[in-house]
Amino acid sequence: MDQLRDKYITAIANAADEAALEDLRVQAVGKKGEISLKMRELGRMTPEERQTAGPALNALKDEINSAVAAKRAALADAALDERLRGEWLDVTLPARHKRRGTVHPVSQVTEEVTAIFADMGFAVAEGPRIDTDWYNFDALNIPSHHPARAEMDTFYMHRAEGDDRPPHVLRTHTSPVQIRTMEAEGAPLRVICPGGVYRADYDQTHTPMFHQIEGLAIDRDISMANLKWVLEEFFAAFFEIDGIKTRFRASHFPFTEPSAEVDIQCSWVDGQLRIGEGDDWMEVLGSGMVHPKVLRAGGIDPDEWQGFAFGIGIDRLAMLKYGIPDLRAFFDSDLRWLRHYGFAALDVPTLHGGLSR
Ligand code: 2NL
Repeated sequence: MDQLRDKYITAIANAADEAALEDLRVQAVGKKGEISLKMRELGRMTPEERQTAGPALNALKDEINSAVAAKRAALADAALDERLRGEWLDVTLPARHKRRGTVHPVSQVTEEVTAIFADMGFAVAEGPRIDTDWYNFDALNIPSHHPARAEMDTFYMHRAEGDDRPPHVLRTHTSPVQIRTMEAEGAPLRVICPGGVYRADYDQTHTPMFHQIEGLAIDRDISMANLKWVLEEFFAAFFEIDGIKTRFRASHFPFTEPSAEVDIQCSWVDGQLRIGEGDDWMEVLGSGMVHPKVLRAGGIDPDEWQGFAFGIGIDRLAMLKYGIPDLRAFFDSDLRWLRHYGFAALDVPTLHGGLSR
């Protein structure tokens, strides 16, 4: 009996793993285990022998069962310790760098301007960037040999020999979208047309592709006074300066009569531009009353309707509002400089409706 005890207690203490331990348990106290077989022999013993052997076997069985349970717990502890040694994490390591996009200033300013004009009842219209020379020029009272065609440094689309469709151009302004909107919707009308436009020009303040927003309001009694109010509301909202002053200077565009260039109040302090204060002026847009010929080209009767129109450069507005010095930076493929001007990453909605950052 003592031999049996020593054999199992030692083997259990030395069991290498859970499986070896279970084998030992079955060998000792399983249904056909050594202890169980010995218990079956009790029946053939004398009552005296049985009286000592019975309790001793039961005690041994209990002892082996508790040795197995203790060893099982010790093996589980050792396994956990082993995992903890292997799976440690250094929470002091610096985080992995995540590349994040930013909203482009041109997109942001387009949205800001659109929202301000939406509050004044202007809808948004878009149209093709390649259009016929009729929509881009003739309809805007710029006939074939008008000097304004040459001044606009127009990109003409290539035409194969024998192709006698009307010439197409990369639009030089978004006015063709306004002509199309007049044709499609008629009067009255309040619309702004944002988008990319093209002119063959390149220096610190000109890029061959840039962005413009043109506005158009047509009704029975529209005047220059309405134009001035709308533009002053716009500048006050856009530059966040109440009561910002504007100056209208007489000018000339083929598509408006009378025409005005509009300046906003500004000053220069230590080479820094301050908008909305001082007594200098900064030219920001061109405008005027829509020429009767242009209304007619859009299918609107100039004897019944008048309208004002204006055109603003979005890129230039973005430069003025955010103090960006070189227009060409907008069209650089490396946009890391944007961060310098505080353009934050886009919040991208996730499937769960939360925000991923
Ligand atoms: C500028 C400013 C301007 C317009 C654009 C316009 C559009 C239609 C009819 C009449 Cl459909 N006018 N747009 C008007 C005045 C100025 O742009 O500096 N352009 C060279």
